Parts: sequence; C-alpha cells; structure tokens
Amino acid sequence: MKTTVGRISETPPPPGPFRPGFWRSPIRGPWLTSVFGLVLLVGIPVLFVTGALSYAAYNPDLGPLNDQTPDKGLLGFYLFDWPTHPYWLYRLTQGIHVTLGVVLVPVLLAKLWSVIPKLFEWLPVRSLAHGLERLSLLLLVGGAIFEFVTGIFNIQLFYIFPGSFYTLHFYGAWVFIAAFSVHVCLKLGRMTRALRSRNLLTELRTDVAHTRPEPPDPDGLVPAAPAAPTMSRRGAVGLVGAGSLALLVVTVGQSIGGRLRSTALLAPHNRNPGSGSNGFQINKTAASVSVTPALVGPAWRLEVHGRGPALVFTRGQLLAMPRHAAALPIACVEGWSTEDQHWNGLRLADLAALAGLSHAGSVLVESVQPPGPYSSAMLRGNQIHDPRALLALRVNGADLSLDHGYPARIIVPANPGVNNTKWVHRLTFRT
Ligand SMILES: Nc1nc2c(c(=O)[nH]1)N[C@H]1C(S)=C(S)[C@@H](COP(=O)(O)O)O[C@H]1N2
Ligand SMILES: [Mo]
Repeated sequence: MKTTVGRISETPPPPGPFRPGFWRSPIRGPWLTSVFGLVLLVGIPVLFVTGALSYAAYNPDLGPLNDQTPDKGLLGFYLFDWPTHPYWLYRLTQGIHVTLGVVLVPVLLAKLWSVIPKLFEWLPVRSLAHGLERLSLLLLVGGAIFEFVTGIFNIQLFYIFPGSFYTLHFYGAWVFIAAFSVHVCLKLGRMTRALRSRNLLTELRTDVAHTRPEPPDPDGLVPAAPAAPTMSRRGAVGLVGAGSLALLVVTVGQSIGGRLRSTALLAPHNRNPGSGSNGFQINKTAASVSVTPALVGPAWRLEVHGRGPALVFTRGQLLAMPRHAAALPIACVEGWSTEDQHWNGLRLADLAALAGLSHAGSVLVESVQPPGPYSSAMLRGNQIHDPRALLALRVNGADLSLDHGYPARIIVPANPGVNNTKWVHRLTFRT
C-alpha cells in the first residue's frame, strides 16, 4: 500500500496548470486571500440570515400555495410567525440580501482567483483526509457559485431553472453554508495569522515597483517562480473595492425606491414606472399574467367565505363600507421596493368579522388570475389582525390601476410583495 502511494505521489504533474511554475502572479498569497476571505466571512452569514428570514417571511408552513419546497423537514426548524412590525422589515431584510449579494460578486471572484492554483493541486487526492477536504471545497466553491448565479438570474428575471428557483436557492443555501462553516473552522487560524503577517496601511502605501511576493506558504498560493508585478496588492484590493462600490451605486436605488430608482441601472424592471397616483413599480402587469379588463369589469364580485353562507360584494358596495388608510411599501423578493404608498380599503380584520370569524387564524386569498405562480396565497392570523392590513381599493387618492391590482388587492405590513395578491376575487377565512 505504502509503496503504491509512494509511487503515485512521484508521478510528475501533467503539463499546464498542474505544474508549480504555471501560476506566476507575485501578489497571490495568504495575505491577499485572507483580506478577501475576511470580507466574505462577514458578508456570507448576513446573506444566509437575510435569506433564511425571507424564507420565513413567505409563511412556508401555511402550505404549498406559499411554498412548494418538498421535504424541507428539519431545514424548516427555525421558522417562526413572520411579524407585521416594523412594517418595513421585509423591505430592509430583502434589500440587504439582494444588494449585498450583488456587491459581494467582485469579492467572491477575487477570492476564487486568489486560490485558483489549489484547484490544480497535484495529486488531486493524496489521502482520505485530503480527499475529504477537497470534497468540502467542491461543495464550497460549487455552492457559492450556484447561490450567486441562481440569485442573480432570479433578480434579472432570467428564469431558466429546472424547477423552482425558490427550492434550488433554498437547498443550495444549506449545502453552501454547511461547506462554508467547515471551511471557516479549518481556515480561521491560518486566516488570522496571514492577516497579521502584513500591515494593511503599509500595503496600501506600497506601489507596483515595491511589490514583492509573500514568503512561501504551505498552501502553495505564493508562486514558485513569480513574474514581475504588474499590479500592487493595493491595486488589487482597490480594483475589487471599486467594482463592489460601482455595483452598489447601480443597484441600491431599486431597494430605496422613489426617485433613486432611476439610478438602479442593473434593475430589470422598468426604471421609470410613470407618474401620478399609480406611478410606482409594477412587478407583473395584468396583461403578462392574462388578467383581462373583462375579468375585472362590472361583472367582478368579491366573495368572502367564513362561517355560514358566502358573502358577495360589488366594488361599489365595498367602497361604501368603512374604509381605512395605511402607508405601506411593496417590497419584492427580487430586492426592489417602493417607498410607502398611501393605500385605502377595507381592513382584513373587518372582513373576517363580517364572515363570522373575528378570530380567523388564516385566510386563503385567490385572484381572478388563471391558476399559476402568485395567483393565490395564504396569510396568517397576525397579518389579518394588524389594523394596517387591507384589502386595498385605492392608492394615493385614486382607484387602483389595472396593473396594481384593480379592483382590489392585498397589502399587509412587512409582507413580501409576492403575498400581496393583486386582482383578488375570493377570501376564505379559516379558524
Ligand atoms: N395575482 C397576482 N398578484 C401578485 C402577483 C402576481 O403575479 N399575480 N405578483 C406579486 C409580486 S411578486 C409582487 S412583488 C407584487 C407587486 O405589486 P405591484 O406590481 O403593485 O408593485 O404583487 C404581487 N401580487
Ligand atoms: Mo415579487
């Protein structure tokens, strides 16, 4: 056994990237890798936590309408009743999730670049322990790339997933965070030592002419035969920082909304949603989901189910009932949100009471839209009973436009946009 291993490890590496002399950047080394690693060490847990919060915000335990993730089992252990306070909660958590995810892309790429010689380590597997470490790196790098790519495709509305984005991003996140945790445990010591090995301020004052390779390291990141520097470490860190900053500037406007939305050059939805009372972001237009004016014309009725026979209302009858106002944003899982809009309509709590279920524990909301994604959703008791939770009929002093959900739509504080169902035609309250 020993002799076989001995003989294999003497096998010379194949030509190309497996040869030690192939990777020559003089700035590659544990210090630079650790600088990028430190940023990710802070950023990735924030992404994970805000992502998990987004999952909780969907009320996945209310059934397959809200969440079709199969067999989440233990992975749903942390779920709690998503609150309605503060009303901007989802706007904040999801804005951070998406904006930070975009901003970290240059850092992730730089980190991967800095360790790329390890991808071509020779021999690929030297022992059982080495093999396990390599496998965890496969999950780490694969998981990171998978999560960033699926997330970015989703916010760019590039739906090419074999299945639901939601399920893929959810399971991918658990694989990635598991591998990430193992990696942090294995590398934390080496990272802190590497960070202490050089002085950041000195590095930031060192130009290309004075850039020297780091001393040889056991991981083999420092090249055996370094080339002459063409960029300083300061340049590399600055380039990545500038890239992240540029992405921040062209992204964050979509989460802040209002006039800043026009700065969100990377936002796929129309950056100029028009003016007037209904002049704010639209996710899906009525036409795009086959909601025709005929479906919401004079023949439209609202059905309210609860205890006893169903109640049926025309829009005129609803307008004549006691109405309430609430200033609430729309905040989408894709990271964009509007500023607060002034909604006006009927309290869900009042409608529940009318249906004979003043202590309703959930409500099934169905729209006139043909069955499909987002055509219906479930809300929880705490959402029904918040006095700002409305079946909105009007916004900013005007009737809802067709694209914003005329004749009636749900608007609930801190609710992910996806569960603020538009074009509502049936409410079914349950205990
Ligand atoms: N019936 C129905 N309601 C819906 C949707 C939909 O596709 N169909 N999209 C949802 C999503 S994903 C969001 S973010 C909000 C957007 O509301 P807005 O277009 O009025 O801004 O509506 C939600 N309500
Ligand atoms: Mo959304």
